[in-house]
Amino acid sequence: MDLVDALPKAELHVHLEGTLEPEQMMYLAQRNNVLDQIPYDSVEEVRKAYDFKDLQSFLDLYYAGCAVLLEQQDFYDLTWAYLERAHAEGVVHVEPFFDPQTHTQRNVPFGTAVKGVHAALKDAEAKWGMTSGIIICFLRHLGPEAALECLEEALLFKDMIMGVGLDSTEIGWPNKLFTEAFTRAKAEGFRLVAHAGEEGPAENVHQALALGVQRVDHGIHSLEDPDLLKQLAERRMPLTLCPLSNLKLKVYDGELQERMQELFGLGNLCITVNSDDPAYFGGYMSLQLTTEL
Ligand code: ES4
Ligand code: ZN
Repeated sequence: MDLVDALPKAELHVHLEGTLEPEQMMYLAQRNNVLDQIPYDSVEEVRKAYDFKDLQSFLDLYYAGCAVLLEQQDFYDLTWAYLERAHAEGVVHVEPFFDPQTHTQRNVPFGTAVKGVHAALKDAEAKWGMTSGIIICFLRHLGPEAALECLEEALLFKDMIMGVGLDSTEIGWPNKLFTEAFTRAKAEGFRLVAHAGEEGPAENVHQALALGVQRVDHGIHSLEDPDLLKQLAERRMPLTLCPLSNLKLKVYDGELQERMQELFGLGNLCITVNSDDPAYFGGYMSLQLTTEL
C-alpha cells in the first residue's frame, strides 16, 4: 500500500458530493441545523444504508445527503477534506466533478457552490502544488432544458470552470438529448466529458462521442461493441474506469473481474483508474488499485 500511495496519480473521475463521508454529513447537518432534512440519526445509520442494488438506488441516497451542503464554507470544507485524503494518497492532479443543479434546485446559489470548491482547489495548489480543473456535470434526469439553464449560470463563473460533463441516471436519459448544451459549451471554450456505458449500452458511448467529448467516464459497456472498441483505441479516447463503483453498483454483477480483465487485456485502450464516489463505495484512489473485484 505504501508504494501505491507514493506513486504520483491523477484523479480524473471523482464527484465531490460523493466524497461526503458520513461523519462530515452528520457534522454539517448539525452545523446547519438541518438534521431533520436527512434520513439518518447517526453515522452508523448512514453507513448501514449504503447497500446499493444499482445506480439509481445509490443516486437516491447521494442526492439526499447533499441536503447538508448549504454555505460556501460547506463546499470549501467538503472539497478540502477530499483534497487532504487525495494528497495523502499521492494524487498530484485532480479534475473533480460537482453537480450544480443538485444545489441550485435547493436554492443554494451556483456561485456559493463553485466559489467554495474553487477556493479549496486553489489552496491545495498553493500548499502542495496540486493542479486541478473543475468539471460541472449536468444531471441527465433533469433533462436538456435544465442543462442549458445550468450552462447559462456557469458562464458567469467561467474563469473557475474547466469543463462540462453529464451524469446521473443513464437508462431513459440518452446522451444525445444534450447535444445543444454540449454544442454551446464547446463554443464557449469548455472541455467536454460525459458518463456513458456505465449501466447503459455501448450505444450511449457512441452518443457521448457524437457530443464531442474528450473523455468517456466509465465506458465499460463499450465491451459489447467491437467496432466501438476499435474506434476508442484508434482515437486514443480515454475511459475513466471506476472499478469499486462498478462493484458496489453491481454493474456486470458477478463477472466484473472478467469484464475488467477483458478491457485491460485488449492492450490498446487508453484507460485510467478512478474513485467516483469514494465515501459511498468505500475507497479512495489507492484502494482502487489494490482491491480484488
Ligand atoms: C454517479 Cl456512479 C455515478 N454514475 C452516474 N452519475 C453519478 N453521479 C455521481 N455518481
Ligand atoms: Zn461518476
